[in-house]
Amino acid sequence: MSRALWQVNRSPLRWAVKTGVSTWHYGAKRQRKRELNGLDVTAAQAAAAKQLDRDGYAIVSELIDPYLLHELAAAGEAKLSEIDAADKQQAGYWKKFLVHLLDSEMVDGKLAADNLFVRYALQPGVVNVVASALGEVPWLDYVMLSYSRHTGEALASSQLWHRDHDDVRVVKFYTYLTDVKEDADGPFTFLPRQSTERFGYPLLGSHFRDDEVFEKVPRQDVKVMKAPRLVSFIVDTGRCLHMGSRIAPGHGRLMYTATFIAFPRMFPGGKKRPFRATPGMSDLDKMILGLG
Ligand SMILES: O=C(O)CCC(=O)C(=O)O
Ligand SMILES: [Fe+2]
Repeated sequence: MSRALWQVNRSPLRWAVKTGVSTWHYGAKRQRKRELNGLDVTAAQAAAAKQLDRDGYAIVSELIDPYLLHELAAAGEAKLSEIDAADKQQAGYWKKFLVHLLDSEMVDGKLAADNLFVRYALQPGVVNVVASALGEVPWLDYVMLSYSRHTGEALASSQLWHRDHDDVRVVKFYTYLTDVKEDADGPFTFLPRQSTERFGYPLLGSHFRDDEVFEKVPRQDVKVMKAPRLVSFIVDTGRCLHMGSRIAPGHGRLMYTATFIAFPRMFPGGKKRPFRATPGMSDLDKMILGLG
């Protein structure tokens, strides 16, 4: 059953399914488009949104609130000491090359709306860009702080080339919290939208080896996000083939991820909201966190 749904999500049929769900949520969807006009989008944010829409990515370090970034950097530093504990908790049911570090921040599986890792995703420098690119106020699906490391295992899942199929439109905001200056640090690696289109949608498979990709797409099109810590970028991961976390021995990568999708979720009810409302939240933030 879940396999069948997943297949629908990856086929051209997904547009039909999405349209059906959208009709159901017609009013809410229209409101999200309308609310876009209420956003105070700066020229720099609009330019980043345009690039995100056209090429599938934008470097947004300059748009990030320096105070929030500073807080995030400190929080990330502290989380590095929780890797071993988190690893023990997650052992057995999660892919081993990624350790998730926000579980300890959650109560009943939910992060408070005023939690730093949530506020960081809600800053205008991010929301305004994603909203302008999607043409509507986005839905924050989840936030994640992950530590990637070497395992010695064969490349698997997100270490192979793929597009994200969380929903029809998926846009992810990333901030590196450790230096990712060498290939050994497992940089996020992707193909811009136009290059990805040359690859098309093979009938079989969702995750591809390098040789399968470079049969169809020139190798020189690849963008490797080698950058120092605190660099931020937004990628349309639904439209751009990408992979990463190919970490060499003795290296590790700490990265923050916020996943935005276009409302409504394609399979509503499939996943419970990972956020909890806090007093004094703005209506906009409620809409983004789906806590209306
Ligand atoms: O670990 C990476 O760099 C790839 C991450 C990825 O596939 C994703 O965020 O969707
Ligand atoms: Fe991905």
